[in-house]
Amino acid sequence: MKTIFSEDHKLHDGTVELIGGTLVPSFECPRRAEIVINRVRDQKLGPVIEPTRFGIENAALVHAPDFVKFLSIAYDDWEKAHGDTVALPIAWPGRSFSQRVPDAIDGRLGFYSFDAGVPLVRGTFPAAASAIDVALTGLALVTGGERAAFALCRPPGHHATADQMGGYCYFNNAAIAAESVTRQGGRVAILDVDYHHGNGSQAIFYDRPDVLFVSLHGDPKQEYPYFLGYADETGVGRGEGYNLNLPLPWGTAWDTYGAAMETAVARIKAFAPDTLVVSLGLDTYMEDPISHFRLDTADYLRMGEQIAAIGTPTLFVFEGGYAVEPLGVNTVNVLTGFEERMRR
Ligand code: Q9C
Ligand code: ZN
Repeated sequence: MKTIFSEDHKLHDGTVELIGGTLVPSFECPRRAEIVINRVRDQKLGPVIEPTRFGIENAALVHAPDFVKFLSIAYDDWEKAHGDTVALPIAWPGRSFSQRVPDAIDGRLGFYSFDAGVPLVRGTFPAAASAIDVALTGLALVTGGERAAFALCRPPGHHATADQMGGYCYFNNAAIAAESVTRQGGRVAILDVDYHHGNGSQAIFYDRPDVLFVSLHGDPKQEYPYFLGYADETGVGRGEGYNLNLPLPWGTAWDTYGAAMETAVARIKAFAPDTLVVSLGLDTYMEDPISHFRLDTADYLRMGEQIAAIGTPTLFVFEGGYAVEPLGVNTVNVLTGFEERMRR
């Protein structure tokens, strides 16, 4: 399959994150994408192509115009207020607060985010914009008749909601691709296998019967993002029945994970989508530094085979995964497992 990749991802380097009471180097770093693209090339997975310029106006497929505008100017405003340092949100409108948008950049940073895991540097906006192009270029291949494509997006996207960034995510690349399918009259399913629940994708499509969202993830009662991803969240209104959360406990290994994947696959097959978008996070890996599942490298081949068995044209959209050295092998194993099953 083809991989879509832009060097512009490097423009975003968050530098630091606050975790467990200390400021540490960002787990979500440019090296992640380099490791993956190197493995794609070494394994000769297929051609690596640059994205077509679809343009930032496509962010509006799922994002609020004021949020997109905010992200486009936030770093300049931050620099005017504080100089050329990393912009980090630190104050949010809690339950007793108004939902006014303040003037101060520090206040707007909090209004348009839900956690501190979204450092803004000068290159964050252009990098996030290029990730949208990467996703839409991959989607065009898949809707144009290819069996699958790999959009090597960075920064990731599945935590970003219509109007809030969070969890290393700015624009929701997978949701933008999925919404683009529906605008072309198609039915689409999102299968989110990142270790963390895709709260942004769920929220964006929660009332929609034309977009099925299925997610396997660390149980939010013990794992980030804590406030969404529970099994009883099944959709609302016309979207009732089109959201399936499969939360799993810390320590989950392939025996349990593979069985949950079978449940996910069966639900997606029953929905019979025209296109499948996979939010492909590799932070389920046993050595991931911020996660607590126990998948091993060979398990990712099985995962790819299960996804291929759905039998739907598939866009893989890169999300998380922070055990950097094994990240290339694990990612390409999913794609290789998919292709090997397809050929049978
Ligand atoms: N104790 C993605 O994988 N912090 N985002 C977790 C763990 C946020 C992950 C803290 C993790 C965000 C795309
Ligand atoms: Zn994740």
